[in-house]
Amino acid sequence: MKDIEILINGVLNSDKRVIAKTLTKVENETSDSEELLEELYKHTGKAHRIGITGPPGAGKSTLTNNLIKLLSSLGKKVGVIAVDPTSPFTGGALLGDRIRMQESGLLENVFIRSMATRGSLGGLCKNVVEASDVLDAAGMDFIIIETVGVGQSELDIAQTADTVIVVLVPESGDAVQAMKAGLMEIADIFVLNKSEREGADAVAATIKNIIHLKPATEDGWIINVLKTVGSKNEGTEELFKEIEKHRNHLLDSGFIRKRRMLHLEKKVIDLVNNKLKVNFWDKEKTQLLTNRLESMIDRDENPYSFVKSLLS
Ligand SMILES: Nc1nc2c(ncn2[C@@H]2O[C@H](COP(=O)(O)OP(=O)(O)O)[C@@H](O)[C@H]2O)c(=O)[nH]1
Ligand SMILES: [Mg+2]
Repeated sequence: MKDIEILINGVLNSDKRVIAKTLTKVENETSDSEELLEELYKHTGKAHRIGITGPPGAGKSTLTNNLIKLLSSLGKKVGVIAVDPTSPFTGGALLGDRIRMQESGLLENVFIRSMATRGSLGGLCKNVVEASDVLDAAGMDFIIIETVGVGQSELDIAQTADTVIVVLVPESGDAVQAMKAGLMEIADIFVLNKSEREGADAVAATIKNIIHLKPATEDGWIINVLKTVGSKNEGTEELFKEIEKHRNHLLDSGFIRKRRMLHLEKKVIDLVNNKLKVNFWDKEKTQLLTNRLESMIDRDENPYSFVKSLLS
């Protein structure tokens, strides 16, 4: 058997070691990673993809951990992709994440993968989507993708998740911040975590008011605000029920297909853009650009006509 067939069989058989190896290839974009993804694609589409996003420290990892345990106790296979922020300031929190995640990773039907952000726009999105595809092909019932909602990543998550959960905490200004960051637009479910804290009911009411101000969604889904206490594992079952409700809503209304077609459209456009970029900027053209910078800065030439000549 060819190496690639061994990998594909391993993924399809949910062999954890092979899944890990394949994910590393996908993450590093090795020369055979595309062929792997090509072969795996027809085996994807069965998993329900849950995106969990929100500000750092809101309790995303804690809730993910709670969901993993619940899903696993229900006999579900769960794949998790945790996107680590590159920020060195979060080192401590990440260590905490790993320990908690590892504890869940010991559960038989759970596969957990931590992925680094590359810091480059687009790179994050692509690899996370492809990594989800690998876990999907590996037969996971649910895939949970945790990303920090502070930049581009939470918008990327909306490009692959069937259900997006935005986690907020009662701290003042959180809801407003979330609105600014575009989190309100992508949420299917809001979770107010740390809801044992003072002011939780008021913040939950504020979020509900903001939701009411939004135009109704095309598919008729009503966004709910759930209160949880992640550190005490409170509200996890209610959260899972809401996820199931959303999933059934998408399935019954047929909107799952529409949503996934939108994701596909974005994916194909990204693939083309990436390929054009990679193939276009070969050594020769890069050198040509470098050579012409002098004449452009001296105004002997303008960038527009230079681009025209490059493309013709
Ligand atoms: N008081 C309180 N602390 C919580 C709750 N949920 C999580 N935490 C704590 O908040 C901190 C950050 O949680 P974490 O899950 O790492 O947040 P993330 O950065 O969003 O993934 C940890 O110390 C958790 O133990 C909660 O409901 N109440
Ligand atoms: Mg986390």
